[in-house]
Amino acid sequence: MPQFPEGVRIERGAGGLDRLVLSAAEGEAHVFLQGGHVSHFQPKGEKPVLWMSGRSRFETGTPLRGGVPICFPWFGPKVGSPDAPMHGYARILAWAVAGITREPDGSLRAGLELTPEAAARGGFPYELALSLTVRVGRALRMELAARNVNGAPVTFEEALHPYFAVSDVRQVRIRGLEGVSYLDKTAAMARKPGEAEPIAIAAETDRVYLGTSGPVAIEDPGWHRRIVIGKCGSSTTVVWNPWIAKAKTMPDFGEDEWIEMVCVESANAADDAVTLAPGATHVMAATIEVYSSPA
Ligand code: TA6
Repeated sequence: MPQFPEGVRIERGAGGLDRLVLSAAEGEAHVFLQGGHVSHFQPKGEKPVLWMSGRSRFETGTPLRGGVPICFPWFGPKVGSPDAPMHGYARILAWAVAGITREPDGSLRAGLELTPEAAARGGFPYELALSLTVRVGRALRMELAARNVNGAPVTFEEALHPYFAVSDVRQVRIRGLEGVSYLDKTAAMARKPGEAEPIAIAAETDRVYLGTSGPVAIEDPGWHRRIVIGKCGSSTTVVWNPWIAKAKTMPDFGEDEWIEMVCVESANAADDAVTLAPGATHVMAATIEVYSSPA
């Protein structure tokens, strides 16, 4: 068993899946080795920031429902391969722990990797080596680095796809995308003009905002808090809530759970897909912070 810093342990989580428990001074996080999947983040004194479905499956090779799935190297269905897993292979394969350190500020930094060999063993393309760095303290920072180990350029899509826990999705407002046009996945990817006001969720919402690199805030009046998602190396922002009917179609999604969550995803998808030269590396990072707002 590798030697981990104080506050770090590896344990059998739900379904017998191994997960890292990172307990730093100012916050804690859990990361399942399957998928490099952050399933929990909670700053000290705050409610959990990430949502997990009570119906999530915890089975080898099956995506967890909630937390921060890693979508890679395609987003959504794989074009031309109807049998390929939705959102790529990274979230359904076993990652390895590369190293864990305690930082001077008391935060914990865990490195995980998904090697091309692991992708090949899963029967997937193996031109890209993937690593994830998770740093937890008062904030949660995730860095996804993709390196092209192939002799030719490789194009891929990616997303850090967090499910945020909210008091009532019908009450939240999402700021930072005002006035920006988007592709509406509920309307066959029709391009829609941006709205002047912060986003309110009042129906199934599945929007792909291309060319967006700025921070987004989820304002939650019910829990008197604001969740701020900052990012770098990402040009796409996706906002998703399944609402009533879509939630009912997902067996790993409880009937009324749509009220408790909203996804604001940092991605590079569609026109924003990344093309990497041989030997090159691309890093996409997202930082999640929580601020209390006046009652
Ligand atoms: O990011 C939004 C989305 O692409 C939705 O269209 C919905 O499919 C969601 O991801 C969840 O996908 P999953 O494969 O995890 O059920």
